[in-house]
Amino acid sequence: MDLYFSPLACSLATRIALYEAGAEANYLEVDPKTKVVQNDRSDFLAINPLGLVPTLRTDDGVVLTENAAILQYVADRFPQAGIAAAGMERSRLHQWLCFIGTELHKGLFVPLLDKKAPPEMKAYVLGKGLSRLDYLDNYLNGREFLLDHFSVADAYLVTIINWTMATPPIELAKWPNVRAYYERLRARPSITSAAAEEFKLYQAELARHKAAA
Ligand SMILES: N[C@@H](CCC(=O)N[C@@H](CS)C(=O)NCC(=O)O)C(=O)O
Repeated sequence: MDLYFSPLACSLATRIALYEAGAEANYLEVDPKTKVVQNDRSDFLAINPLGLVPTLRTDDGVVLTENAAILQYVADRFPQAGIAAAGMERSRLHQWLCFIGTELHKGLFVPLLDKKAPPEMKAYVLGKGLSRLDYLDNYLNGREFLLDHFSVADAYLVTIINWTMATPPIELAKWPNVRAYYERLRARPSITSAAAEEFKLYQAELARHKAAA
């Protein structure tokens, strides 16, 4: 299995899921600016014309895109990891993957992280997005995970909350249940390892971009 990723991008969620499953995979690093695959200098756009990570190539050679689809694929492919869900819980898992992908990832964090987004746009998404964080904080009150066990939705959520390091208007202290959840999950071995490894790669990416500027 090949995972195309960029350091600390949303593809970190799939790395976490693979670590949870103890699965073997090739990690192919995509430079987000140039779209060059660092491992072999190939053109990532030839794999995914949108240039978006995560992109996964299965052992059968099928190319999958979109966090929600890839995370559910990994969860189903390694059932022994217990990071999927069945029956109604599967619908809940789907619900959370959609919520994280639309309301948080794309609806709130991507505009805030975008250096080219106008301030008015940032103010607008922040105004709407805070209610999503309030909702999440309320839901997480007294809960360890999004479902009744760790699932790929948690892998995705912790990846997105990790971006608050770079989005100062969002101070996690205002959402104590979200902050406690994040701190708890960051201590989980799969997440600690995945985040530490990608942090080093992220620093190398920044240095590479600085050198090229
Ligand atoms: N709808 C996609 C969005 C993925 C996405 O936004 N990936 C970002 C990294 S977090 C990316 O590759 N951005 C590069 C770009 O926009 O060129 C999904 O859910 O997988």
